Amino acid sequence: MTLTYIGLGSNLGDSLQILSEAVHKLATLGTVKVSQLYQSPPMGPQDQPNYLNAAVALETDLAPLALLDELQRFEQESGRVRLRHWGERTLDLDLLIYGEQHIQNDRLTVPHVGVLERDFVLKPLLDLDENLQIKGQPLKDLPILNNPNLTVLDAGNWAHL
Ligand code: A4P
Ligand code: MG
Repeated sequence: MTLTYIGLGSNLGDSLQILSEAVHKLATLGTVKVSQLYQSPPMGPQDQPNYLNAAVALETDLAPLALLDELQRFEQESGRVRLRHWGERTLDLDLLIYGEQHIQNDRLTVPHVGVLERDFVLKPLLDLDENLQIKGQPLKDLPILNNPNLTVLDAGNWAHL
């Protein structure tokens, strides 16, 4: 079993419904724990809707590439539309952390690029484990968290697990 962390984002369609369904699909891969649900202004092109973001801790037996296959299948099943780089999409599932592993190949970079710079990734991760570290860096000490630009939409059981 490996403890992994998955980042969830959506800013097209019924984002709450889409993220909630994604959590239920992730729960078929192992044991899950779900962060609070956040709304955040878009990083990248500004002429796109706000995002809903969350993270899931998933304990799974799947190897990294097998897990990525599943994440991409779930994205496709949500009718994934992705219009442009850093642009709007129905569902984005990123493999943020896979145990202690550092992975770099054609399909996968883990830890995911940008984790340390994105408050909409860091805050949900810290909900799941406030002592989480990447490469020895405690995430809760990162300066970007002093002025987070996102709001909690739902602190409860928004995914209805
Ligand atoms: N890939 C490599 N590493 C990974 C990984 N750790 N997890 C590869 C998942 N995929 C990984 O993915 C393109 C390729 O990345 C995949 O084929 C996989 O083999 P993609 O989802 O189509 O694109 P991307 O890499 O996610 O780039 P994209 O979509 O341009 O950017 P990001 O970094 O995902 O950002 N603003 C807010 N507020 N909230 C957001 O969630 N998200 C984005 C997308 C932009 N702005 C946002 C948000
Ligand atoms: Mg992605």
